[in-house]
Formats: sequence, structure tokens, C-alpha cells
Amino acid sequence: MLDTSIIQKLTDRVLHAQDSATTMTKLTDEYPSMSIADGYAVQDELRRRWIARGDRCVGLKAGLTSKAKMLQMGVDVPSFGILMASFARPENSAIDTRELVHPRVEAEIAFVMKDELKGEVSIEQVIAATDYIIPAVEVIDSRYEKFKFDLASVIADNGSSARFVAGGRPRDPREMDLRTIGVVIEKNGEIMALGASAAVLNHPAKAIVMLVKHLAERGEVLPAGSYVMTGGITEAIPVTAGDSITARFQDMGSVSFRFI
Ligand code: 0L1
Ligand code: MG
Repeated sequence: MLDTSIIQKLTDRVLHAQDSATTMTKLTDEYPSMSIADGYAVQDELRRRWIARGDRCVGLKAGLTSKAKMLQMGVDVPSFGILMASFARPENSAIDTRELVHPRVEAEIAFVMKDELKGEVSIEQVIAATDYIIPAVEVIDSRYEKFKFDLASVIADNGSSARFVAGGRPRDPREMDLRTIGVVIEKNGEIMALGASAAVLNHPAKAIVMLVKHLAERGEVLPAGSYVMTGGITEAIPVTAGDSITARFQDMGSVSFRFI
């Protein structure tokens, strides 16, 4: 593990890049021995600092959970990240690209939990502990120059998370086949990507199974009330100011917003 003073220094660097919407080179260029655990140590410090600023943790995200995303980013395991209240934007809002570096959007199924989950759990236990599922779009914004990064660096950048918008129609997961939810992403009225929810680890609830295991390895639980994003169903779509996004989810409505 990297020394605590180095974790602090790397957190300064990541926070500066996020706050000022500027790029940085991947952290492993300077610290080649940096591990996945070091990446999560930076995330822990980011969360501590966000909370000290008055922000609130509303949930967690799983990322890189589809083959399309893994191929696009050249990795073979998911990453997990933190979702703060300050990342949330309402449906139909205008997201300011001046606060972002090179944003991309991903359509995801989000779960809102009614019960705490901990340890080794099954997909059935995840569904039983879920209050409702809801369509969501994550705006990811890797702060790494030209998207040159590795898994440890991405994790330290909180899985590239920047903004998220939830909307459409909340549904009871017990009433749906969670593997066959069709999703279409439109940019300026044109279809850019489409897929089915099984693209996420064959079942989006599997992302929560893996998240809960990851938390248990760190002595943590997934609290009741958590909002959890399970990862992009298709590849991520690049966006710029002036773009309008609509993500349509079969039997769940749609989520729309724009970039200015
Ligand atoms: O949400 C995610 O799938 C994480 C993506 C991390 C890498 C990227 O910036 O695309
Ligand atoms: Mg995502």
C-alpha cells in the first residue's frame, strides 16, 4: 500500500482536477506500484473531504460492468464508486459542460434499497432488499488526459463519476424480468446506442452482489436507502454543449436532459 501522505497528495491532485475540470496524467505514471486498494484509499479520502465540505453520500455506483464498457476501456473487472448529493441533477435540466472535461453518458438501471445488505448475497436477496428500480443516466467524465488510464487510476478518480440523472417510471423489480429491459440512447433525436439490461453482468442485480462483496471485504455494508447505479448497458456516448440526451427504457419511461 502507498503511504498515507502519498494518498493525501493523490487525493489533492484528483480533487483539483475534478473541481477545476482539468486533466491529469494517470496516477500510476508517478506511482507504478499503486494498487486497486490504493485507488479505493483515495476514494475514501475524497468522500471524507466531500462530507467535510457539507456534501452528502446518497449511494454507490458500479462501473465497467458490461462487456462493451470493459472492451472500450481495456479492463476486465468492475469498479465501484461513491455517489454524492452534489452529483445529482433533475430530469430535463441543463448540465454545464464548463464544469466537465470530456463528458460521456451511460444509460443504467438504478436500484433504491429498502433493506441493508452485507456479505455474500444472491441476486434473489438483492431483489428482495430493493424498494424500486428506476431509469438513470450517468455522466462520466474521466479526468485523465486523452482517456489514458488504468483501473487503479480510474478508481482513484471515483470511477469517472461526475453527474447523474434519474427519472422515468420507478418499477417494482419483482414485477419485471431484469435481464430483458431494452434501452435506447438518443443524442439530438438520433439513436446512438441500444442494448438490453443483461449486458450488465448477465443481470444488473449481479453488480450489487459484487458491490456488497466488495464492501464486506472492507468491513462495510450497503445501507438501507442507498441509491445504486449498476453500470452502463451500452458503450458510453461522448457529448458536448448543445447536445440533448434521451435514454428510453422499455416499460420504465425515459430520462431526458441537455448539455449547455
Ligand atoms: O461508470 C463506469 O462505467 C466507469 C467508467 C470508468 C472509465 C471511463 O471513464 O469510461
Ligand atoms: Mg456508469
